[in-house]
Amino acid sequence: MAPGSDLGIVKQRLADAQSITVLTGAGISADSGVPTFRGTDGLWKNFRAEDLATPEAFGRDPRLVWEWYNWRRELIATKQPNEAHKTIVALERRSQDFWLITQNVDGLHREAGSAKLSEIHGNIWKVRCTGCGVVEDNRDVPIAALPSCRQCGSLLRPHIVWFGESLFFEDLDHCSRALSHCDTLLIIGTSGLVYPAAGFASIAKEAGAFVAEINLDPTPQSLLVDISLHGRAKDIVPLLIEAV
Ligand code: BV8
Ligand code: ZN
Repeated sequence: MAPGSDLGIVKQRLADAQSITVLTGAGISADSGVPTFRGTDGLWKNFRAEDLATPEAFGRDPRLVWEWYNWRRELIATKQPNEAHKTIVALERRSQDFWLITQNVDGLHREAGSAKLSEIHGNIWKVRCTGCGVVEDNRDVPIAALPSCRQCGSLLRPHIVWFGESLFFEDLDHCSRALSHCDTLLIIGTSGLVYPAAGFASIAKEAGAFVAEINLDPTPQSLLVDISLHGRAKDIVPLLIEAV
């Protein structure tokens, strides 16, 4: 690739970086066959994520919300990390100061081998008790229609951050530290509509970082970032760390 091209500039920035933060959204998993939220495949039985991923929806009809999560768990269980997930693992292992922030709950970054990450919206393979609060891994496919806690018998919920719920403090703390001291932020496959993640690009920019985004389309952050690379994550991300 031509060194002066946008791709060449981002690649060189990553090679020279002292501290890298990566922010991913559903677009990075689209290349593994996981439906995105706001794309054409983003609906389930004509419900939008915003209709079901809320404490109110769960309070009103836990069976329906669990049916939706069970459908996603069954689907995600058949998917594997793609070249973009794997490249991020290589980048983590090559960098002395690296942090990954993902909005995705599909667990594919962990499965690819990412260790330095915050799953800021939770993880679809974890459940939390609505009674005693215990959080456990649960890989049952299918999961019971209304799963109950082994400790106290109360109803379990997905250990996921729903709309209107605050992110976990330790994640927010880690994100603000990573975003305010990194010199390079790479944003991959997010529509940049959901807060607080949608505000992360400006935090890094204000702290002086070089910010690049990879997306099929422009996003609300496109005017803010230094470079936008348009295309599929699985095609572009691996090109960014070819042996420099
Ligand atoms: C909070 C778990 C406060 C669910 C999710 C009005 C203004 C501003 C904010 C708000 C507002 N009204 C309400 C809010 C707050 C709300 C919010 O931001 N709403 C939005 C809709 C306006 N936010 C919240 O409620 C958050 N909490 O603010 O708390 C608070 C404080 C104290 C006390 C109480 C409360 C919590 C938000 C978390 C919600 N949970 N997920 C689940 O997954 O089951 S969000 C959900 O959307 C997913 O996590 C998903 O990751 C996330 C973001 O979506 P994207 O990842 O960007 O996916 P999307 O489909 O949108 O886009 C895909 C992109 O990829 C596209 O750009 C596409 O072009 C691109 N793409 C596709 N294919 C590819 C690709 N790119 C590259 N390659 C490809 N192959
Ligand atoms: Zn319990």
